[in-house]
Amino acid sequence: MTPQTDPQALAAEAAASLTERFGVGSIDLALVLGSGWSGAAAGLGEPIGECLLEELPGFAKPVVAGHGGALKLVRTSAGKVAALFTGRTHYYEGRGVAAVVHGVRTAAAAGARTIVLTNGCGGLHLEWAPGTPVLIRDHINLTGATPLVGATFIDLTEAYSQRLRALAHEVDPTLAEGVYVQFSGPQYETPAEVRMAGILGGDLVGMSTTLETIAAREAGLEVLGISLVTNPGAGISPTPLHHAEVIAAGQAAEPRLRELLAGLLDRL
Ligand code: 8IG
Repeated sequence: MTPQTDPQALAAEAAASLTERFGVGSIDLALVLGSGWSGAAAGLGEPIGECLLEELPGFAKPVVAGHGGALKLVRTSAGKVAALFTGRTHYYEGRGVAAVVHGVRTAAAAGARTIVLTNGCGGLHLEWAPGTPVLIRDHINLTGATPLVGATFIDLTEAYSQRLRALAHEVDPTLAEGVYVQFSGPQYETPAEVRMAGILGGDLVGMSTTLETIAAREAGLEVLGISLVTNPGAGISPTPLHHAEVIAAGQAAEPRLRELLAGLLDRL
């Protein structure tokens, strides 16, 4: 297979381009910043360099100009090189599963051993008010898709590292944990689908992360998943949701998220 058709070769190419561009031998860890997380990550670490993701092999150009993802390399207080991905490719964009996990594979090919996957999602428990971060303990992948091809029997018993969740609890002992259920989207769930997610054992509903986690485990990365509950899932709240409230709650959560990410970077 050529790099154009072999996702692993394309990731290796992107990793080589990344390390050469920023003059680092390798990276140590990666963070994918989902909805509501980018502001919290601003100012983390000592900047090494920054580029648009589309400048690296295999990352798609944004559909809307100026709305693409960026890649920022920083040195953490612990002396590690961290790659911060702001923005991700979602499954519902229809670019294929390989495109969804290209950032994860690129991080692994560049030497990362750890990845922090964050997202914004709906919550199934009213006590998780908009703006509450929740550690992902496990997931249910309802997309029907997988980034794996062929007889690739990856063990997902501890897809979300117990060790990394313990580190997160050192930073914030009040963090709850939950099971993240990925729907394909892009439409939000019906109330019946949200009830179904709860019956299946889910606590959070979203449109990302599980496919990335599967690819990360295939690549041998240790995964920490953190969801930001930005809204109650459809049918969970007895009162209708106002978009402005959701936005305000997300902004109010920023200091807590920043402290959490900074504390994690000290420890990873
Ligand atoms: I932000 O309620 C955000 N993303 N599937 N459901 C799903 N994805 C989401 C939701 C939600 N909120």
